[in-house]
Amino acid sequence: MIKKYNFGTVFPTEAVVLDLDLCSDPMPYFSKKGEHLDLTYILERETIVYGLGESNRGINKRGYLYESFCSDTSTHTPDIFSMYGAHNFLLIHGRDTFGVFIDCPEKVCFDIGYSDYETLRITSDAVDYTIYVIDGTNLKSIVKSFRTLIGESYIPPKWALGYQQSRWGYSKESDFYEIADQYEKLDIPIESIYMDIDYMEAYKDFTVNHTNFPNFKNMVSNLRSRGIRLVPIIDAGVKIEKGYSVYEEGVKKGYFCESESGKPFVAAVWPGRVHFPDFINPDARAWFGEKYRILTDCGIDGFWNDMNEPAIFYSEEGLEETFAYLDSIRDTNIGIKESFGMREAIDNLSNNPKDYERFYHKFNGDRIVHRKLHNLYGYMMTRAASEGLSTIQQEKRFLLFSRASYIGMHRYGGIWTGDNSSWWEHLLLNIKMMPSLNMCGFLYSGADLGGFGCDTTYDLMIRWLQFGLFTPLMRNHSAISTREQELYQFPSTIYFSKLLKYRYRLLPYLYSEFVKAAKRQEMLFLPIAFEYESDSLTKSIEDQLLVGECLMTAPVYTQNAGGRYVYLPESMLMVKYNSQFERTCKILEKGHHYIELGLEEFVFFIRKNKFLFLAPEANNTDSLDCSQFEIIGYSNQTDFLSYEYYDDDGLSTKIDLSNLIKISLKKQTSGWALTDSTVPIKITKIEIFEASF
Ligand code: MIG
Repeated sequence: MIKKYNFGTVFPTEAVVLDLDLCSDPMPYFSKKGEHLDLTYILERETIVYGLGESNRGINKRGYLYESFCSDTSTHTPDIFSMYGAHNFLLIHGRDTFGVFIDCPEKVCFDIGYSDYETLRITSDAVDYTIYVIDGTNLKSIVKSFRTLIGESYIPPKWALGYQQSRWGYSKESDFYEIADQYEKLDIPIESIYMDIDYMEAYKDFTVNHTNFPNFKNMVSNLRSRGIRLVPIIDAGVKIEKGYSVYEEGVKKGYFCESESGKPFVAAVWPGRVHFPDFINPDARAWFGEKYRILTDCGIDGFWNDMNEPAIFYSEEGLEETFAYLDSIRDTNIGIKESFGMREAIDNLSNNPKDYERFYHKFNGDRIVHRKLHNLYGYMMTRAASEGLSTIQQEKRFLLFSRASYIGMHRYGGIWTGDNSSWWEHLLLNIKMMPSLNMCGFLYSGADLGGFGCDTTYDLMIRWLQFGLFTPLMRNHSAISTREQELYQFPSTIYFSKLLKYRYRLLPYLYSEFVKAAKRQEMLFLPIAFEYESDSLTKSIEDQLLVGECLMTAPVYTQNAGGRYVYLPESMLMVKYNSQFERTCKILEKGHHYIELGLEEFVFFIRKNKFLFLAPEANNTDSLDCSQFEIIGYSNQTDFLSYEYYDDDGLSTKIDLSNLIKISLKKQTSGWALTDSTVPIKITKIEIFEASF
């Protein structure tokens, strides 16, 4: 049951796909005051508040302050309020259990028991917004209603679930061949290599530097024939440069955001001075989306959109103010005040909210100041790309994800979680963020494995990959000038080879669960409490997650830990791999357990009366056999187990759950076997562990 309330003159964000009637009853749960968004809900001691998608801190958001304001925040310390996405969905679980979605493209603040531990307060300067209040019988059903409201999640090609290598700084052909060679030489799987800003000509979108890539198309196809795809970055800002066609067309057609004076607004990002395409304008979107063809014509079928909050290094106005300030103190005795003032003035040059007041979008003949639509910018850029790519290659899926996002964008692409650091804390943040993202529709997502900023370490890389084994986007990415972290950079690589081959063993399960979750409006990563709501001990577990229908992961996320505690809400089959990738399975009872896990050891669990199917090892999806499995399972007082398996060619845009393959196993006197021999898969081995407690 969803109730919809409109306030002011609502901008069509297209976050939701259901056309609901407005509700005339008073809004339940919240007290509302004034014209500006200002909602209050009284929390009980024990009330849990889930949601907010890509944001800081825990799965339970209680006790802190969060802001939805797409921001280029490069250091994710615990005290930051906003990140790159604006995902205004909360799921409140206490004396009442309900969801609320604030569809408002302006900055929104969520004070979730920060100012007053007992009060949830949602505020904004906005007067134009829609509120949806969602009721349901339990946490999962409320999420499902919300997800139905906002529409089906983007589904990437199957290859997007392979292992991907990235780093800021790869700048010439030989860098890419070197990576491919090293991975091949060491027999470490690899699916794709990312092209960060350095591939472009002077950071100009849709250009390739011809000196460094004299034969780009050839390189793309050479690597492709080795099973590797290239995934270039596209930035939001378009360089101002005479003769550069994207710039010239954009100016001529009036497709850039305008300043007060009506001239294209000037900001600076990587290329120096740029204009921002007006992605709010559908014509500008169609125009920009079509530009991706320049790269798809070279054989590219995956992209990542960056800097689309939009990030701003400086604006002309900001620059002038800063220089004026510096001039004003030039001849003084620069004391403490000026000294700090200088630093602040320089700091305020970038990503200054004042700049978001300085440019305008055009929509249906109206001119709207950017601030009012700020959180839609990255969404609409990615929508432009997605719609462009769907026209360019109608039959084939593409890989696409973005840094900035808003709910609604999940239909067009995935997101990665931006510039984390090589900190153990960020591995834990990655774990906690996944279910929150899933609630908001972002299924294709993941963090920069190994950490983006700062220098990674061998043990962090290993532990992060052990968790990354389960995230749909499994990409190792790092910043220029940090310690190199391609897996061959470490003195010992055998373990990485085994670990990544295991990703491919899991891939058919992950892909099947991913597509089913997208089509059925469900989550792939679930907090334990969502499945075992009646077990109050599960409420505070934030470092174990259910992955699809059959698995539970319990990663190690602290340095020098020789293992970890795990809570099992019911008996499960522990599956543990040692450094040689030998497997031990053991049924553990409901309750608390300590599991010893040396650095190169990891564990996951198979739920009661479920099984996992593992494909043969592979080094990329081209060579992955998704029709031959080894089965490991856990039966508790049943002699029948069943799973609905989804598979397809991984590329075609027609995705239809009516062709699920039912894998059913029955216990016979000779042991467990497939019940139906016509099932189009081959089972090489079945190992079912049985217990009756
Ligand atoms: O200002 O393109 O989050 O992944 O490597 C930094 C360079 C711009 C930020 C992205 C990061 C990427 C980097 N970009």
